[in-house]
Amino acid sequence: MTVSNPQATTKVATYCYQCVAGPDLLKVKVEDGVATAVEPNFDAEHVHPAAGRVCVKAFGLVQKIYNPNRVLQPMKRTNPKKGRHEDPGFVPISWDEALDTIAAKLRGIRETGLLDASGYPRVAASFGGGGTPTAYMGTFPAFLAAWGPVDMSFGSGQGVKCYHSEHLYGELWHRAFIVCPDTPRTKYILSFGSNIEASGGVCGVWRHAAARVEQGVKRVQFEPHLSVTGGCSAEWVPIKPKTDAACMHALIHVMLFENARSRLDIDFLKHRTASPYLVAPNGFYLRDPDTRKPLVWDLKAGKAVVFDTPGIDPALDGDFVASGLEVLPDEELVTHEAIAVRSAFGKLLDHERTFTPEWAQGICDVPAATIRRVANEYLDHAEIGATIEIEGRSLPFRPVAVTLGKTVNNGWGGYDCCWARTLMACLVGALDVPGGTIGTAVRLNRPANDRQSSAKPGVDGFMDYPFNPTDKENWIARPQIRNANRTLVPLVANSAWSAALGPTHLAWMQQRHGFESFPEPTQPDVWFFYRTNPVISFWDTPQVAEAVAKFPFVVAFSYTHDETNHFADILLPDRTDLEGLQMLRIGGTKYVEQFWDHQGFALRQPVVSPQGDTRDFTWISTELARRSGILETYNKAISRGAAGVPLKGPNYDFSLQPDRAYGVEEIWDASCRAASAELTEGAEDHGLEWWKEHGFRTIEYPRLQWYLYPHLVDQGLRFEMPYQERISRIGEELGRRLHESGIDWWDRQLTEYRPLPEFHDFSHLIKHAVISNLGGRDEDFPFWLLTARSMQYMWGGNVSLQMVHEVADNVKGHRGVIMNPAAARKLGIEDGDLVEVRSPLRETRGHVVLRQGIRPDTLLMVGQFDHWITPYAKDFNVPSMNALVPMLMDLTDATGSAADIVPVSIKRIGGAQ
Ligand SMILES: Nc1nc2c(c(=O)[nH]1)N[C@H]1C(S)=C(S)[C@@H](COP(=O)(O)OP(=O)(O)OC[C@H]3O[C@@H](n4cnc5c(=O)[nH]c(N)nc54)[C@H](O)[C@@H]3O)O[C@H]1N2
Ligand SMILES: Nc1nc2c(c(=O)[nH]1)N[C@H]1C(S)=C(S)[C@@H](COP(=O)(O)OP(=O)(O)OC[C@H]3O[C@@H](n4cnc5c(=O)[nH]c(N)nc54)[C@H](O)[C@@H]3O)O[C@H]1N2
Ligand code: SF4
Ligand SMILES: [Mo]
Repeated sequence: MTVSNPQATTKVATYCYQCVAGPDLLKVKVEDGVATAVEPNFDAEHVHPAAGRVCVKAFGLVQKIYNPNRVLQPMKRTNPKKGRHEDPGFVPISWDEALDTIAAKLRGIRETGLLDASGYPRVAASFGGGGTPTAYMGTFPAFLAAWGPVDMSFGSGQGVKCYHSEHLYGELWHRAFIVCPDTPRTKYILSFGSNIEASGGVCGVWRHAAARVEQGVKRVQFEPHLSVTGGCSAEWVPIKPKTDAACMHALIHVMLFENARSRLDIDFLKHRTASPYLVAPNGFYLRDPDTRKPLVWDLKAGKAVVFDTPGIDPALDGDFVASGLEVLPDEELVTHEAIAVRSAFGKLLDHERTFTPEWAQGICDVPAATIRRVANEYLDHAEIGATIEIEGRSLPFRPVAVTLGKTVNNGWGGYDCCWARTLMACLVGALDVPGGTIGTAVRLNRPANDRQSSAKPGVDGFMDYPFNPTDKENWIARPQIRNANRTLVPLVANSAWSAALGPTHLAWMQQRHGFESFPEPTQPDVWFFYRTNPVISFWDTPQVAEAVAKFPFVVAFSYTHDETNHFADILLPDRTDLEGLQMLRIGGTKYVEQFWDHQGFALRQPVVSPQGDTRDFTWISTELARRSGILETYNKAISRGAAGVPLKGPNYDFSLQPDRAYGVEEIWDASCRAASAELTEGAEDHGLEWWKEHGFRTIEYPRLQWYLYPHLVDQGLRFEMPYQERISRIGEELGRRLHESGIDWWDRQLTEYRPLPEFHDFSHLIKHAVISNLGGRDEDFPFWLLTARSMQYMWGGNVSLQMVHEVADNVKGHRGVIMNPAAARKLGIEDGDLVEVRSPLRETRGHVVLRQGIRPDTLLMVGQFDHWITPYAKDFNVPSMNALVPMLMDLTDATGSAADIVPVSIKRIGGAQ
């Protein structure tokens, strides 16, 4: 693939999706066939949420092409021994040799069977960075779809360490894989560790800056260290790590008990949530015996009626006497005659009564007065009763929002915080309405492209949710993949994303020892990975390395040598961001501040001739399909849309013939035509040449689609808040199934299935879990070690670029361990000193960066470094927390995740560099 006119200066339009905050559109200046600069794409000024701009990371893409340390031809390992200190002895081979070697393995697997003796897929694959690799891997998803069962179990850093509880509970409660403020309208944001000014990409920075200028938004940032987000917030509240749940309970307490009820959105609570549903003595809803619909107390008639009876005035709280049916776990039925019942809202009041600001202050170290003031400010800004017209429809306007960062919403406490956040929105009617806390996209529910239509009516007036079964007949007792996602986590559903959102550390842990009553742990016969570096990005990274070293056959799509492909058998060099060809859906609403008034497609195209003997990912995928004998199913998968664009629609058909191996340009030309036809309802069929010239094309995306609320109203549905009747029933059933199978090692996780989250001091719980498993005394590990994003880096994915490093180093904190000066003084540590940071698992070393903007009991290591192979980065000498954090069952929450936090000690071992 060469560029048509290498002599002239041109600007080539393409996209960047290096981090999850994209995709964003840009142009690359090309002079005499050489890429020289990245520029915004101002053609998109009027459609893109950041007016066609890109963030700092995109400017590294030119260096990415010309990185002298790239792997530029296929390679094979010659040293059969794998280990950190073994030289792999990689030698160049031809593409034919590389692909034939892989295809021979794959054909062998097809002959012996796709599953092994334990029932696990023989082929495994891991992709990194929150799903962004698909924006670069061309038709490889079609190859995987054509293959059949592939184990995506092995954690790649994303998933269990990432935003997690929010994905599962967010989709359950409001189809929100990710949650965002309605930034262009909101006036007050409570952010618990959401580092939006670093993690929100160009759209996040742009929209929040506009919100400060245009509506004077006030953001209060709760976090143990002063991030760049705290730095540009109205207020920074240095909360103790992992105690956010206590603070949020107290905020709720103030709203419920220290304010007039009229300060809440009573109408919303009564009619758009399950607050009035009556709860029977065993903790499940009281139901009408015939229809099994939950009952509410109608104040007009003075009796219990089914919740959807027209014209009623349901009581929010109070004690009543009623009769009905209670459905216990496993369909056990109890009939009640004239029993005392309380509404779900009444149960909520009982539950929150003791969570006073004074109580919380002792746990989370936020002054009671601050909690009170913030809760009242939230209510003051909520504008209960206000409405706004969106595209001709009148909707509630509630300009207050609550967001959570990744360490708050994964691991223990994640359930509590996601619940509290969603409840705080419900109390003032601000859930998924203009100005409020809104969802962005769906990944677990279907259809994946349309959040609104994924919200279908289910039981009890709520949306349907694709829980994995927990009943006796259908529970998936034998795990289908090595992280056992569908067996252990009912909420993780069964979509293309569900494997990567399972408890992915269990797959790594099983490589050391199996789990009781589970199938024998096995290794995948073939493991593919792309754009992930788990030997750096996961927890207990030496344990990950040990497991990878034992995998029999590892195929690494490789940009440079890195710590994970150090253990590979074959390296396949793909064409990078500005060298490959691909079509991507853009617009609509997605992570995290990508809220568009448009939707459509963008083309990624080679801006210059590719370097070395690298190949386009689509070419590699087609060759693998052809050589392993699955070309027909592969072509059919592409036609179905597995590579991003369905080639057939109601009035067009650009499907591939199943039996032909197509060229890269032919495949994307068909995709371009299908995309053009999709956007014009079949009227136009512009092909690749048109898209190369224009780069993107969009149509309007209705603003009403940003909000789920009107869609629920139209269907007569409610948000499943505050009382988690379904969750607790499912948890009880899951526990029974596990115990019937002799599994008691998931018992701690089962304790999380409660109708209202049971409070624990999670900070204490996490410390105790680490120390009781690994030994040591509490007082030996007096600090919390945390991590945070950097706008300049996308995880560890661009650490090998000199320019990115240079820019990042201008932002304080990138060069070492961030520590509070007062805490340092007590230990005789000075700025720049070499220190050893030790957890009960292991130790690392680095130089201290003193900063006032961190709690005295907290240390922080930005990003994920600690590289020992990745060229250039291996000379940074900057530590990472990852080797210090254990993978432990006791740290795993019910959704299967844990948090990037570990108790540590710190001591000086040398002077400044
Ligand atoms: N300490 C610490 N650890 C963390 C986090 C943290 O905040 N701190 N965050 C966690 C989270 S939330 C996530 S999502 C994960 C992400 O972690 P991962 O998903 O593992 O992603 P990266 O570490 O960015 O790994 C990207 C790899 O892809 C390679 N690469 C980059 N570009 C290309 C390309 O064009 N072609 C090919 N073939 N390879 C390429 C890079 O060289 C690098 O080896 O990290 C987790 N780990
Ligand atoms: N530039 C850039 N953007 C990215 C990424 C990237 O690598 N680079 N990665 C993307 C991905 S995959 C993810 S998951 C997101 C993550 O996005 P965020 O969660 O917004 O970002 P982080 O900086 O990882 O969050 C860490 C912040 O949480 C705070 N924190 C840690 N523990 C606690 C706690 O117990 N309580 C409170 N209140 N705060 C705490 C830390 O002080 C830190 O400021 O970013 C996405 N965006
Ligand atoms: S935020 Fe930056 S790195 Fe992320 S997709 Fe957009 S331009 Fe690329
Ligand atoms: Mo992530």
